[in-house]
Amino acid sequence: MEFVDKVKLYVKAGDGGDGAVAFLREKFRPRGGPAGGDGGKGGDVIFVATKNKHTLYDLKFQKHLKAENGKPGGGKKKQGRNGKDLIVEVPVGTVVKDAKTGEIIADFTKDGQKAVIAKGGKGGLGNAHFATPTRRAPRFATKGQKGEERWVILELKSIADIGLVGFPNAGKSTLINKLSNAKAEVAPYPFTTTKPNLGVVSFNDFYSYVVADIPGLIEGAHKGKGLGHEFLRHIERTKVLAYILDVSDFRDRDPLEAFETLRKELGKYSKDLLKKPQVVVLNKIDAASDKNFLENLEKVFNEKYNLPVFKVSALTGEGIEKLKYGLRKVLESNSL
Ligand SMILES: Nc1nc2c(ncn2[C@@H]2O[C@H](COP(=O)(O)OP(=O)(O)OP(=O)(O)O)[C@@H](O)[C@H]2O)c(=O)[nH]1
Ligand SMILES: [Mg+2]
Repeated sequence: MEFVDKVKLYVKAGDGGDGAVAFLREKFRPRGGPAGGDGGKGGDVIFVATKNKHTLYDLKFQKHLKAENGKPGGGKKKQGRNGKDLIVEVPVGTVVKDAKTGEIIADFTKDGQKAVIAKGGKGGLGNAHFATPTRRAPRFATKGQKGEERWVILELKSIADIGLVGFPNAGKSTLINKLSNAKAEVAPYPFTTTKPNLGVVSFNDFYSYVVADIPGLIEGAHKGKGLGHEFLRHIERTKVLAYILDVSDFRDRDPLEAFETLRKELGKYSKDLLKKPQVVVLNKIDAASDKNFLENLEKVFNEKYNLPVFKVSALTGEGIEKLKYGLRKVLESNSL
């Protein structure tokens, strides 16, 4: 499942500093030679790919990225300081295009990969460079070059980290809406979701992961029943599967049975799906009056299946924070 995120940014490299016009004025050399130093180079705008970032979200808030200008040259052949490069982190999977021409400037496929997106201007030359035997006191220097500037488009094609699987009506869409920035349609009948929804779950420290809500699965899905198995293709590349099970008093089926059926359907589609790290989410606890039943269920999942269990209400928000951090922990402990 691909989640395309897009931002348009203006990048401007630093201008080169101007070269200086200056002459040596020393006590015993009243007519010293030309001594204007060169200007410093403008800073580059450099993008670096990182695997610790999963969205372009934070770049949406800083549309103008500028590197520092170089400083002008000084007297006594003093070279101006170079402008600092501006380093911008982007997630692995980001493609950078020139906004005007559509030309691909960089395609970040590896962690740590770097590319100069706008090159800093060269510094101008001070007049010390222009002295010749016949022109001993040149009164000119050159200006620094302008830094490159352009509008670029960043596109990120990322894959969902967590796939939500469950029977229709289990509350998957309600859950993704509570957990992330998604706005999935919710309704009190099965097969509401017909296309996958994606949502980004973000944290204060800029860590984030992507969750996918796929259409509900039913028995026989692997043979095309219900909305079929086409959507399972989308969760093949997710890292973790979360089984969403309805535990309310008005549930359609026993949660353990639901879990077994879902696993069977996934397994018939691809054995690899069953090898992914998994968690169980017992949903609709706000409408579950039998606490013993819930406790037992949790115990079975913990002990028989050795799976972490989260008890939540996607409707009221109960347990959602715990789930949010719990999924992060699972992802972090399974990250390669
Ligand atoms: N009481 C209660 N109802 C919930 C909870 N979560 C979801 N629901 C309700 O369950 C119904 C189905 O919710 P959806 O989020 O559409 O379920 P879904 O799993 O996405 O369903 P499909 O898209 O059809 O597969 C809606 O009426 C929701 O309001 C919950 O935690 N508590
Ligand atoms: Mg849905």
